[in-house]
Amino acid sequence: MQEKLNEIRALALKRIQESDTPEKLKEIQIAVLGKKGELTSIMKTLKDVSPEDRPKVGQMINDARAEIEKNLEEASKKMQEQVRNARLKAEVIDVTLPAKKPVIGHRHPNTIALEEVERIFVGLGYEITEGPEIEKDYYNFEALNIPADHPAKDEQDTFYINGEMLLRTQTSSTQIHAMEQGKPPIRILAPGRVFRADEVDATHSPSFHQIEGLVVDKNITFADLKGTLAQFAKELFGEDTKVKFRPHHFPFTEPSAEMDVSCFKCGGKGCRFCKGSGWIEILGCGMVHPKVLERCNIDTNEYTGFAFGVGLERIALLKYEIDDMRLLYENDARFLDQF
Ligand code: 2NL
Repeated sequence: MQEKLNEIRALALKRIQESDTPEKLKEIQIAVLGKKGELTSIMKTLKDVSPEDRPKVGQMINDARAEIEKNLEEASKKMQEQVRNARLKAEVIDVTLPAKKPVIGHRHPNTIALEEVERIFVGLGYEITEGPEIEKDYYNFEALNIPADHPAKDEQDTFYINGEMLLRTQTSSTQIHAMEQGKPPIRILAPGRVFRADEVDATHSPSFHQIEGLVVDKNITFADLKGTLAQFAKELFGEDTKVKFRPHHFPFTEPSAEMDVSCFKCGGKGCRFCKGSGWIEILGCGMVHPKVLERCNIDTNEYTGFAFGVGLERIALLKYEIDDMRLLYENDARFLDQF
């Protein structure tokens, strides 16, 4: 019996020693200490031992059980510790690694260009005004001295909603409202979305943005227009930028002109950017036509004014050297992320 007990104990300890998973330990526990385990079976034969030996043998069985239990527990603890150490090693965090940069949005090139133009004119004392995109024919054409038979009024060029309402083709309408409602001196900048029935290509879109400016005060002359727009050009394209005015015609200004800026890429020598001419056309302008002032009840004996209009997309394309206007409307993140 003692021999048998030693054998069971030695074998159990050896198997515990060799175990490498918690499952194997559990198996040993059941096989040796379980209800039908080896040690439990031996315990049941204790009644066959002589009464004087029984306490001693009982004690031996209990000692063996205690020792096996202790070994099982230690082995299990060791295993848990190994598993924990392995996990901690795998989960180690290097707090010195640089953080991932959060993905943040970018301002649209139109927005950057608009804010730049607004900053320049606010610096010159202009107020920013906005108006409706849906306008009466009167505010878009008639008030601006554009006659009923003018080609711009053609349905092929203008989106009409009905006989009276249309999508504005320029932001001048906003400035007519300002002249009707306020009194000179007026110094306003009118940026906004405008609409024209154009086919989409690299330089056209049926919806684009315009920035118009208007000044009405006493003694406003063409020299004020030139000085203002020359200053604008310098701030937008650089201190060395020169400007040139070419005679033009608009129904709402007289005299009218288009303004070119010296090419900011080649400085005026002529390059691919300015198509060899050294100049880049940038805006239209002129002295407000007396008929336009009169329609707004502004006394033309007392007041004169100048106005100009510039395409926002044109500025953005030039300033950021983008060669296709469609890129400004597609909102492809790969494009926008560059600004
Ligand atoms: C262009 C350039 C221009 C104006 C817009 C204007 C506004 C009022 C009175 C007189 Cl309220 N003029 N705006 C003046 C000259 C040019 O835009 O290329 N337009 C088609």
